[in-house]
Amino acid sequence: MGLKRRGWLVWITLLALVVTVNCVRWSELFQYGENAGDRLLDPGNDQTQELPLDKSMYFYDGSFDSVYINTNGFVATAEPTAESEYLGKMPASFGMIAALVGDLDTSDGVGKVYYRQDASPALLLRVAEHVTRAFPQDEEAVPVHAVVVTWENVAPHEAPSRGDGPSRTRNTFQLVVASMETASYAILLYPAEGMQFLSTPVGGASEPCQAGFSKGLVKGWFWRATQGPYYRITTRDEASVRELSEATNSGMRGVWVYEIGTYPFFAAVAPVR
Ligand SMILES: [Ca+2]
Repeated sequence: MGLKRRGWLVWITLLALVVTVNCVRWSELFQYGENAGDRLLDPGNDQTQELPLDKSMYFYDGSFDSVYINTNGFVATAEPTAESEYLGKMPASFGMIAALVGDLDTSDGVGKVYYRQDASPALLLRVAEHVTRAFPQDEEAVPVHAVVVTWENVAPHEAPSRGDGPSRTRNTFQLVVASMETASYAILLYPAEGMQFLSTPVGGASEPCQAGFSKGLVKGWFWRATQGPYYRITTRDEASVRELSEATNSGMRGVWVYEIGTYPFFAAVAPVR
């Protein structure tokens, strides 16, 4: 092996090491599970649970007193429609914070969706660290409330005949919606070792999962409903889904932070860097 080639190998190894070290790890997710006081979404293919909030959440220019947790990788600001209405046809008609939307399924009892609201000082401190790392120019972040949703080992929905064996791929990711007095932030965490699939089958085709924010239908001219603003973190390309755990907009690989709403006015969801 030539000296030059060996040099490249050293660089590639070093680079891989740096990438691995800087990526968020499963153990660095916000604490979750029954010990963290989480509730569990019912197992299923398209389950929803309303969570009334102790403190309003801001999304675009709206203020919300409850959110809806769904199996398919999102939190909604209104009761979601059936999954057939939005899978493969995004954006959805309702307000959606899409951590990683696809046709997910927890019917097998292995995959679980945990959720809670939390205002403990320890959690709010970690929230502030993430927001400050993402927005170092802004004044100090003072979060007062957070919703923590964790999709753990969720699998793509499959026809029953295809089996539920241990070979099923599974994803683990987390969404924290943190609210200050007049603004809300979404912190999305994708540990590389928890991400095993990039697409789910939708209508007979393989559709890449999606992350992003959608205001849903809004009143347009003459009170006609039109699609409101929609910000996509991923594109229609699987590579962009892979990047969720390998890249970042917040200074920590696998962690993405966005300001998603402010009160009383809001401009737009925008990339931080
Ligand atoms: Ca589903």
